[in-house]
Amino acid sequence: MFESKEQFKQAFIEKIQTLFGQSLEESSTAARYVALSTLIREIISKRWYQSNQQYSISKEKQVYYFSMEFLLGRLLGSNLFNLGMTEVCCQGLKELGIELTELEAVEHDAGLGNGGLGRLAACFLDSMASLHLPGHGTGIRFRHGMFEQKIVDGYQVELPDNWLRDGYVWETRKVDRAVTVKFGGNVQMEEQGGRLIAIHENYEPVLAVPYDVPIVGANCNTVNTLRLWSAETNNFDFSSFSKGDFLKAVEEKYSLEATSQILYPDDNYPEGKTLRLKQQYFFVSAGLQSIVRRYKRTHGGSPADLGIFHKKIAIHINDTHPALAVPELMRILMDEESLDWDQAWHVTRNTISYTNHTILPEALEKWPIELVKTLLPRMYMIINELNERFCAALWQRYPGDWERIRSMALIADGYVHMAHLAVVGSYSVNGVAEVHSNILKNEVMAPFHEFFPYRFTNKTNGVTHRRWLAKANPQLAALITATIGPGWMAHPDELANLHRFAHDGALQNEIKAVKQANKERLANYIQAKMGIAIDVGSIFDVQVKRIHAYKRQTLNALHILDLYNRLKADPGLDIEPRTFIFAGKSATGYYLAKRIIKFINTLAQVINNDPAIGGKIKVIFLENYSVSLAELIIPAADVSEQISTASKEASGTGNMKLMMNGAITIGTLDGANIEIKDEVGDDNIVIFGLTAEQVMNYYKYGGYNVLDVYNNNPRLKLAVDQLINGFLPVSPDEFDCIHHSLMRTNDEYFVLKDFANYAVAQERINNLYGKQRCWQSMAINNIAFSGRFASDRTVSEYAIGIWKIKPVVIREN
Ligand code: 26R
Repeated sequence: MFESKEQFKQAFIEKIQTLFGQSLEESSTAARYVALSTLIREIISKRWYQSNQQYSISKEKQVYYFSMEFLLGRLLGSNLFNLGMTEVCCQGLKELGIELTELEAVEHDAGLGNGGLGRLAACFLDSMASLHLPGHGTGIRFRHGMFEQKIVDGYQVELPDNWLRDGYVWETRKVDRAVTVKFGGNVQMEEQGGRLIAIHENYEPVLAVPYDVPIVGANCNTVNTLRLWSAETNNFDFSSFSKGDFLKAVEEKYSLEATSQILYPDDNYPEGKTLRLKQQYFFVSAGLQSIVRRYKRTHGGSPADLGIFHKKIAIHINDTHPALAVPELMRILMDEESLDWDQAWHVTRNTISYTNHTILPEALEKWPIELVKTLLPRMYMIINELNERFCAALWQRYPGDWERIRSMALIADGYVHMAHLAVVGSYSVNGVAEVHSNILKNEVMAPFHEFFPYRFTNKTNGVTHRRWLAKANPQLAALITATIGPGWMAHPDELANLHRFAHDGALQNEIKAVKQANKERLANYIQAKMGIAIDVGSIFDVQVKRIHAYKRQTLNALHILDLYNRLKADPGLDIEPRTFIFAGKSATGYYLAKRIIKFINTLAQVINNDPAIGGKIKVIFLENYSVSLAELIIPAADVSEQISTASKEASGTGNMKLMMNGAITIGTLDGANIEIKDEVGDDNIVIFGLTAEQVMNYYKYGGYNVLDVYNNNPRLKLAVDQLINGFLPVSPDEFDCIHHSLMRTNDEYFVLKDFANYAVAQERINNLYGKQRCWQSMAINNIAFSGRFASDRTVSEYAIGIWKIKPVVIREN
């Protein structure tokens, strides 16, 4: 740590010299970034070592959060923040003529995730470390993370993300901790000394090498570990090489290493690729092998020691992507540690807990039996045995109820059902918001809930207020601290003290000024990136999230089109000027979502260039939504669009980030929106649309009458017709698929059904914004009641309710 600015400056200058052989003056911004990060890393390393030591000595229970995705974003700023070093570095650098923010911008986002699920994992890591919890991450070191999105002629174009190009200062490669993961081959059961032993032969070995990233806790000495596994090969095929078949040798090497090359950019939109299953087993097997190895060093390696594994280790699986942890832990305990089936099952069932993050039927993972059998023969054997035992137990309880048993089986209809495997193989299953957990219990997983009533709970999501409020919006953070003191940083519930000031005129003005400054910062970015000038006095209405039919960007877009039509018809229409801001990526193979992007961009082109509407509304689609772009957009938002079809969005987390930054939600009663409403009260949120219950009822009775709605709402009818009647400057069939999804397939997501109510809700937003005093008080109340949505609250619920782990306070030695 640096005692003073002076000390920091000297260390920084020396670092540049020793790393690059350059003086400060000669150094580039990139070199300065590396020097600063390296300096910070060294400070972190000491605490990291202390944390590992003290975890081993204390022998306290550890939790490992297994996730296919960790959407970390940039780490320099958040590490500085958590170390409490932002001020000293920022001031020190300033005296050297350097802006800290410029150095931060050099860092490539670690985009190792798609969206909600991956970013949630990153928030949880931050909260675990900051709550002194011994909790670590296990995942994949994708060579290429989430693709970079360009918008070309209104269409999404994907470019590979090359985030490791300039090296990654935060990781440490640990070759000596590498393990082997076995694919394919065949498994024989042989009797040895009265026991059946599984012999796995002719497999393809892949070397898993861990890269560790330190996870720094805020204002404490805790540094936890995110262990990311990379597929490598040491058995370069020298036999082909010496025969001169260089290409074959290289090909083989690359096919093995392919396993960790790329993140599948499919969010709630399955591609079902073999390589994805390979990735899942790869990191689950590597992660479990390394955890068992460490466990044995700390707690002993006899079968009796392993028989109490679950008392010292909790494994959490983030959705079903790591569900192979169930059979893999069974395999390790039986095949490598000589436990018998019952012992291994007892340990496994008491080690693993599972969170479900989506109930879209198409996103529930299932893998063809044949694929599992050939790629993972030993896994298949174990799953098969689990299935037989589970079905036998079901038969005991429901004799003759074949239909029920089939619907709950781990293997059925030619597939292995990963959610069933996850529920059966774990001691805890949770949803991510009240309504979602209830739908799990009462609909999607009702038979499992009946069979395992105590297994199901709810843990409403949260986001780290350190990154999403303190760091992303430093001016707002300073204002909050000036108003209610600094306690909210450690105890976000204390934000509630702001409520008393909701009607304080002075605070309202200051809140407004901060928002204005953030809007200007975003407007400058938009001007520089897109060459479009936007009105910083207008309402910034923001919908940022993955593009998906159920999230209903189409509803937002149709309403914009309707507003435009009304402005054209009546240029005097008295509305608050508004800028509609969109950002988000589509899965690469998701045709409809890609056309929705084009639709929004087409609206932008028409509306932004029509002088007849006097600049009253504008539409912006910002390309390449990412964690760092979110940090720029969210603090500038006035309105938060959370308009998914009720029952479809498990929780949402962007809704929480936006609320925390004082945006007013316009939303449906879906996911965590319901709990946001409960916190802020009806006066501080604008709710519209069908409820989850109504939606599910319509589904049960075959939907609603689309034509009725369409024919009886002329404004809606016009906008829908404009999709295909040549009104928009695109080829006439460009938006057929959108039109079709609304009119021909019975409007699965109730866009038309909710349109009229949405338009009314938008008018309410307009009127509320017109009453600035009222609006600012709403903004203050949203910030005040966002404390419940801090991930510190969520993570402590997991720690107490599921993992049963205690804080371990790391001493500075
Ligand atoms: C199987 C594959 C196609 C796949 C399905 C679903 C890959 C990725 C996903 C992403 C899902 C699981 C996801 O991100 N869900 C989101 O989780 C957030 C965190 O809990 C929720 O806030 C959000 O509502 C939910 O959509």
